[in-house]
Amino acid sequence: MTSAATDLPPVRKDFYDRLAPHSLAPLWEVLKGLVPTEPKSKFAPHVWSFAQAKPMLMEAGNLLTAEEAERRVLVLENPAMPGGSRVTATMYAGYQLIMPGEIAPAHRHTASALRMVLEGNGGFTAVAGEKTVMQRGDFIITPSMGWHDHGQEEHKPVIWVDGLDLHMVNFFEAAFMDHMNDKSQILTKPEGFSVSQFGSGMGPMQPHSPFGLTSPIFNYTYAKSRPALMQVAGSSPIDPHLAHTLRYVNPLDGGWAMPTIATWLTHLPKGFETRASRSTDGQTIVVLEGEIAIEADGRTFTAGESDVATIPAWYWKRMRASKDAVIFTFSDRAAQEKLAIYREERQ
Ligand code: GTQ
Repeated sequence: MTSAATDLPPVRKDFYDRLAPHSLAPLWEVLKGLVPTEPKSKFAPHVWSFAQAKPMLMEAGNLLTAEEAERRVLVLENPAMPGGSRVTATMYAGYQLIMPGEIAPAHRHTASALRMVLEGNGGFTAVAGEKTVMQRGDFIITPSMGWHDHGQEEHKPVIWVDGLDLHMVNFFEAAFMDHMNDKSQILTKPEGFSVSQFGSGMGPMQPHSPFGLTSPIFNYTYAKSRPALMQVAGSSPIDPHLAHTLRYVNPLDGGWAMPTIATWLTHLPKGFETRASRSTDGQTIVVLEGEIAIEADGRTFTAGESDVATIPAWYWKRMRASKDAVIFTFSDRAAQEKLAIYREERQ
């Protein structure tokens, strides 16, 4: 009970004491906390430096194999909740490492995962019988309950940022996971199959969606997304809040590429500063090129290449590019829109 409980008139306290054994409680003591007037995030804005994290990630590479670890990841812990394995209220994030010759064994789970590749070096991810090679800047999706394994047959380590909606799934107490008997799944489709079928502005004549609500394109390569963004940046006016932003789209329905996680790619020209905005989604940013300064709640956070930044829900934020920058952002906005609770404000 709240500290106010000690100041309660004895009659009320006696009443509350008689309610408790029946698993009943007075709403009026907790109403303000349950129905707040506006969001007040428990999380903190933060930047993880890749330069600091990488040597420790490589140390983990010598400490245990990817197979032993199942997934060898340094979790990005929001400093406001150590031990929570959360980057925001709903999202998990981490830096994952695959060493040369290793396989992170095939498994599947209810949580959806995204990968933003930092050091691809020829590593691969296989999803539902199709393999895709990982290159820096590629946005790769593992759909809910899709089998996936990761590996590297070349001689260099592979590193990427993972983003999973597992705290949403766990909140609903709806999480399942299985392991495959074999370490790697059998490939049943040629590399590039999904893109040929769904990613050329065309689609199969018989409507079908191999991953349900998730996009059938599971690798949005930087080789395609970067030139698209740059062409837009070079030929259209800049938005005062969004700079130049393209979102990743499910070609089957025009919605977000993932059912729960929204993802987009932004170019900020050197010196450009956005106006302030706030939104109900906590956002996590991976800097792919250049450097940005984020002003969140009156504090400034600087993030350079391969650093990860997070801004909690409903914080006023502004961004400035100290160098020409390309940044990838993910958040739970796709889920919030489906639940009709997403809100934003712009100055
Ligand atoms: O690659 O499947 O960072 O299952 C955490 C849980 C990655 C994965 C993570 C996972 C994965």
